[in-house]
Amino acid sequence: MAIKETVFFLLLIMLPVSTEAKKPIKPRVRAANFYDAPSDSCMDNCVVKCCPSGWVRHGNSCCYIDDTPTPLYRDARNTCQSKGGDLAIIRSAQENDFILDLVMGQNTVTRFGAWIGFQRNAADSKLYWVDGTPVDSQCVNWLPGEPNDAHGYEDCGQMITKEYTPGKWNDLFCNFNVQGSSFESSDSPVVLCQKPI
Ligand SMILES: [Ca+2]
Repeated sequence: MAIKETVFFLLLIMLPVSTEAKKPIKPRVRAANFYDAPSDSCMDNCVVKCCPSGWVRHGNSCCYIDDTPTPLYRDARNTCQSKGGDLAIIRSAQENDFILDLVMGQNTVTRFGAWIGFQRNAADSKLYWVDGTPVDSQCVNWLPGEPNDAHGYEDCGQMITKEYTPGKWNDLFCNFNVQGSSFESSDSPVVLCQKPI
């Protein structure tokens, strides 16, 4: 009898745990990052909106910089896409200034600045942002004489920092690992990511 009572008692204790375990798990949309980085910039018309920890908000975008010199544009894109974003698209002078400050504020500012999110389309040789819009259909901030597609293989987006005028754009070769290149890997651009808030 004592054993039966003990078993019954144990079942009673386990019952709430068992019931809890069977509850459907509700998806927590954005909840994981929601309060990661509380700050004044999180308040927008009384609606709390935050960028994930490590990202910085500008308007309706979150920006992130990986200041590791990255020789391949493709790798830079992969870095951003693995974080749920893509290389940055720049739509205004204010956004350009904000991003330039962000790049210049990193520990590592390389000779070739930062990769930004446009690339030449092989089919028509024109430059497109990563969302598919033609670069020249928007505000542009080219360094004078750019984009020049020098030697026919400058196909990737760069924001200039150290050389020439900081903040200007250039079409740059996409791979610093080409054999015979006069540039070091450490010269290559850092990674500038963006995603919607
Ligand atoms: Ca160029």
